[in-house]
Amino acid sequence: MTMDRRKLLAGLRGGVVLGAGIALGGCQKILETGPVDEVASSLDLFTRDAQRLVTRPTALAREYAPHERSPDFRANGSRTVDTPEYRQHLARGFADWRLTIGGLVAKPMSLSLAALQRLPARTQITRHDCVEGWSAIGEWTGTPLGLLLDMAQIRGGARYILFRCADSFGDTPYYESIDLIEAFHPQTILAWRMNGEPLPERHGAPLRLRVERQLGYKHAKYVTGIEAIADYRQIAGGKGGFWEDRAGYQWWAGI
Ligand SMILES: Nc1nc2c(c(=O)[nH]1)N[C@H]1C(S)=C(S)[C@@H](COP(=O)(O)O)O[C@H]1N2
Ligand SMILES: [Mo]
Repeated sequence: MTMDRRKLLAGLRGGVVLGAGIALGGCQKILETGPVDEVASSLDLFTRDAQRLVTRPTALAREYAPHERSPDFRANGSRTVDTPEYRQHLARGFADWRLTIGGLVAKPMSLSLAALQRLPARTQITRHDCVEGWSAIGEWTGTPLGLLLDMAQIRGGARYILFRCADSFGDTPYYESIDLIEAFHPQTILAWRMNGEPLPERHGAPLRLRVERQLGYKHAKYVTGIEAIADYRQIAGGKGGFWEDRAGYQWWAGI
């Protein structure tokens, strides 16, 4: 267990993480004067810390009963992945597919879908809210992200978890990032089942993120790699996610 993880856990247990988050937000605002595009990310962190003042970092998103599941769960954004690699993996039932875990971790690893499915899993029925104005309730089963991060042992200095995806819009791959509090939240899972069936292609097969206290665009589909990172400003467009880069969506998408 790394120092940061220990501190995070101690903070969650003692309830002092709120104070730590606000102190952090304050520091960032002082440090991030200057370039105008950095004001937006410090505003994001301010919003995150303000929301955490009124919502405990461990608070659970509402869960629903099986009969409340939406009969039609809309698929949005990419519904298919048009690369030869992906078509081949899909055709073979993802038998040779691997999830890589790297970046600031002591034990980089690559896991098959079968290996992921042998780990303890969690099932939850939650509501997905897309900024485009629709919601749907679905049942998700998958591997808790925190469990994988504990296996890989994230190192001190890691502050975000980055998700790389198999699909692209033109030449731009989809990606997303979340902070460590969302990453270790008990309802944050890498789902490989939906409504009791293997995750369908249009919903992100073979593996997609469920980060239940955040808006739809944070829920990366077709995840192929996870990295622990110190900062997302050096990655792609620098805003921490595909839609953040492209359309100015907020990095902090807390519901
Ligand atoms: N890789 C990838 N992940 C993605 C997207 C995408 O286009 N590609 N769209 C996002 C958006 S905006 C939403 S609302 C949800 C939609 O998930 P669904 O297709 O399972 O409804 O996926 C999110 N994750
Ligand atoms: Mo969305």
